[in-house]
Amino acid sequence: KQEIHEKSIDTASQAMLWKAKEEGMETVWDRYEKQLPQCGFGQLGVCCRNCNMGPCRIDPFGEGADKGVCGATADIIVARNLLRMIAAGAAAHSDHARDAVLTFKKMSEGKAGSYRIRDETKLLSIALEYGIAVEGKSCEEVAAELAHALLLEFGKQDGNLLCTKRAPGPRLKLWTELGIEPRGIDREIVECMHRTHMGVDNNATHILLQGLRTGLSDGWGGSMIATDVQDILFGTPQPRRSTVNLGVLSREKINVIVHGHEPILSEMIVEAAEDPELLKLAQEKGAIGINVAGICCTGNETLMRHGTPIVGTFLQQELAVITGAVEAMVVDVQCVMPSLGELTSCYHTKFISTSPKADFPNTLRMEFHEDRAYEIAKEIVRAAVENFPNRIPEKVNIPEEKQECMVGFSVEAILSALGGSPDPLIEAIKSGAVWGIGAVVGCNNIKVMHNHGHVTLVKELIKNNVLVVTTGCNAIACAEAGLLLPEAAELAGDGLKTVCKALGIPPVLHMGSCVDISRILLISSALANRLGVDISDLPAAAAAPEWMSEKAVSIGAYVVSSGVFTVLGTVPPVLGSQAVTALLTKDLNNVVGASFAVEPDPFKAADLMLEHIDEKRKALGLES
Ligand code: NFS
Ligand code: SF4
Repeated sequence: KQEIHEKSIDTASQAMLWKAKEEGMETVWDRYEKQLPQCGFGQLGVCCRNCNMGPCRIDPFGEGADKGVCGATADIIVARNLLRMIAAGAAAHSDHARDAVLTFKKMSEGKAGSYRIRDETKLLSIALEYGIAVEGKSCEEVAAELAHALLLEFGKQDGNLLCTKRAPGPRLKLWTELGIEPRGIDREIVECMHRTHMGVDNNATHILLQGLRTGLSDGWGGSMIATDVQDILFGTPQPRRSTVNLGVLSREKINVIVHGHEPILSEMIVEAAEDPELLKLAQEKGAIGINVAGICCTGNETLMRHGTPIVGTFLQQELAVITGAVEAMVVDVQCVMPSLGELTSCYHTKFISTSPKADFPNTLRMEFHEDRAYEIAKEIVRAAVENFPNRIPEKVNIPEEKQECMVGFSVEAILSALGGSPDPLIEAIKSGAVWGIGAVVGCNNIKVMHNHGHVTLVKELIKNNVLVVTTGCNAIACAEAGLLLPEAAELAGDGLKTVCKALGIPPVLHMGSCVDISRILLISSALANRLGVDISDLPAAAAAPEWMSEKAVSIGAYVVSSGVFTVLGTVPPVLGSQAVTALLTKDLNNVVGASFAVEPDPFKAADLMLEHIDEKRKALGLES
């Protein structure tokens, strides 16, 4: 049994785990203990339920069954299961993107009045990329045409995605030669479901190539479209300061948490919380204001664009409720634990679910629709305000911990910090001051001590002069550890320290939510293009030290397919097939010029990334 100090490196989280224990509240850590030992077949990926002749499982020790009823081997079963994970992850990102585009479309037709265009420059430049003539047209007209073009990317029946064309030439050529240049976004996902149906695709390599293609339709497709459209609608992030961790919850204000993924909702909540009518009501209820704070990626979205504080990472969602200070936990889609239903009912917290797609136990349903966005957001915030008098002071315990951070590093912001071109960064890489780039992203996973993997790995990288770019829960973990501050340059090696100080930037750059890994793809492309090489030639490596979601599997698929070596901190369910494991960790190198490694120890993970960066430096003829 784990002690509380072994569950999280974060003292605020530890304090709330103590409170949970005193109050007899169950958390994700307790439920994990009850699951142990977890099923060995599942861990290895060798069970199949894809038809009703099963469930089938392969004996990993080679003594029992070596085939499913239909004859599927471990290789086939493992590959099929992995493909379904990629499909689900790509679907989550891309369906989020679709909703963003549909909101954008309605906005252009005047049917989503609460939204407007905040970044005209980006609107026009993206419209041009999609071949839309912009002269003499109003922004709304251009937006309508762009929305139409973007929607076609989802339902495309002929030809390939247009958004993939942003990749460097050699990459795109490679994808075409391999036959993995993605076609319609929806099509790739549907094809995964088709191929993994009983009796369709039964060749592990062939199955995995579809996995790469589907991943690409997410990273260079769905996710990238989500980022673009959200920037147009809500503004492209610029550097700003904010605060993170449980201590951002307020004793005197009404606390509204936005948790989930789609800024379509959280942007409106942030606006509604400034409504004079609601602020007046808040005072009548005895509060001094309304405090909106985020969890997970919807938190990252409002953090990046408005500096709205963040309460925590994925594993802190229950701990936030346990403070007893949350009037409303407002959720949309993805990474929301259904346990919040039971937990919130033990406190005064209202658990408000808003997505037509996602309901949870014990929620107050307040469905969010774009045509009445602001009104509904106001109703949601009002419900929180009216709940304030129900707060039970004896049950409130807000941890002190509250950490400052600097965020908002979109590609545009990075380039402008560099003075308009990637050249200064390239020079720093060439000179060795910046040894390489590390992209560290992804979730928390209960199998890893909360934030330990993230923070340890990132610290090792910056110590070795690797400039880190981050998104998702890794970004929040780094923020909590104080790594997203220019002052954190003190923890960096001498070269990186000098560069950060000269530019006034932190050694770890927060680039956004998980769909914003598309920003990392674009900055990598910019560097590769400028050097006249492919992404796989860059002194760069990626890691997901605590990943857990299917979205992370799709991300892994597109990051590696884009040419970036990626270290996973938790073991994917593939070890039941030697062929699939070898493919992912070795053979992919000969296919896409990058592969995966699995390394739970963050120090060793850093070493693997550094070795890789060394090799790439050598191949480019840089100082090594
Ligand atoms: Ni990404 Fe962001 Fe966090 Fe993992 Fe979930 S919030 S979309 S999936 S848990 S990083
Ligand atoms: Fe078993 Fe084959 Fe059916 Fe899977 S598809 S459950 S391996 S019979």
